[in-house]
Amino acid sequence: MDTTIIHVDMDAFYAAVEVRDNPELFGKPLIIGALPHERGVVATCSYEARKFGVHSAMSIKEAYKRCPHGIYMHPNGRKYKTASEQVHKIWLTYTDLIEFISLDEGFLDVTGSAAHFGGARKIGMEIKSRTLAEIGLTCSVGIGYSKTSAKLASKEKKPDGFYEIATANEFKALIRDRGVRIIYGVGLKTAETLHQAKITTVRDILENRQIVVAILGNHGKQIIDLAEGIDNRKVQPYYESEAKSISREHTFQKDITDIEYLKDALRLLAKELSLKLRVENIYARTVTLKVKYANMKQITRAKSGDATNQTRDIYDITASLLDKVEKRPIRLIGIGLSGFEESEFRQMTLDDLTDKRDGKRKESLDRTLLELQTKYGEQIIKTGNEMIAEKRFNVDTIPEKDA
Ligand code: DCP
Ligand code: MG
Repeated sequence: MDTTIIHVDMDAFYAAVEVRDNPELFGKPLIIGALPHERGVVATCSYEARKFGVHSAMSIKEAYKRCPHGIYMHPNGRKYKTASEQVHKIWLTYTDLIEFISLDEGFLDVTGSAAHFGGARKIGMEIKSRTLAEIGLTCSVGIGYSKTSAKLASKEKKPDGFYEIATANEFKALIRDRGVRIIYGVGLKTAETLHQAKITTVRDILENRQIVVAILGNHGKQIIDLAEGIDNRKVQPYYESEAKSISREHTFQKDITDIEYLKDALRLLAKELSLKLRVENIYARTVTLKVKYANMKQITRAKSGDATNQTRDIYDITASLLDKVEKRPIRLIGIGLSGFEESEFRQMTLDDLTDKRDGKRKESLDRTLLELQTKYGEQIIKTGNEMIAEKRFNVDTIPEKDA
């Protein structure tokens, strides 16, 4: 059976959620991210702001130069998470073979289920109309015979788009005269290498295959396949508990040297990660501290031990790792967790053996806390230190992406 894949991508996602919740913003250039006087970047912006050349990941200073009359807002992460979960729920009514790429984007393999719903186009149209009616947001839908073609199709008529690329020939015809960057996997660097060899369009790639392979090796072969419309990559249903690692990080508005301040940030990150572990019912063996200095140099330090899901353990490990790193102004701090274990296979920890009563009490307290947090949101209960830490940080500040 021929594969049929749907790619869905929400339009101007964060900005669209804000416009939905405040209709006064409708039709205006809206920029979500840092505020003009802060250090940071644009997370996204409305299509009206894009007309001025503003885009995701642009420094907020540059955005302000291009669009001084825009409306600037901090992101409101919790709201986007909720909208994302609602969107995902709609998708899941059509197939459970879904690769969730980000909050607002996913691949749905509907090869097996399309007939049941009257065809892939019907599913695509229904996803669009239900997303608007039930959640109040628009999305772009692409239907393809592969992941690449589906993704290209969803982008083709953005925003509020709907497009299908049914065969490799259609795909090839569509991209032949476009720049090489249209091909998945051709980033800025690869494009520049190709440009130096006078290869600027997809047609150039197909007419100069030997050169492409000579300069890019195996990567060149993959690029040629993709230019030919060949892409057998499968949709990989993804669950965070199966991920190899999870992480959280925080970029500061100004570089930080105060160690206590840095530890407060670690406390918050540890708490977020602990909640994630408990929701997924997994335990991590390896805890990694990530530090980016003011000069952009980045280091990581890791420690492995008994598997844990506790805020306190994650915090203690990262705080002691932080004590040992070079002391220079720090711009970003983060925690990564890996080496996951399911609860049943967890080794007994010293705590379990020596202090059973206390351990039990801690666990039941944790469970109650978890229940309250999932019900009312993470903010419901905090320890004293966490409250102080939260006052100091804007929890929603977006981490700057690496260039
Ligand atoms: N995002 C971010 N930082 C980036 C890129 C994106 O924080 N560098 C966030 C904000 C976006 C969301 O992720 O709203 C989804 O990213 P998209 O690339 O899909 O961008 P949008 O949905 O905002 O716009 P588009 O209509 O182009 O899909
Ligand atoms: Mg999007």
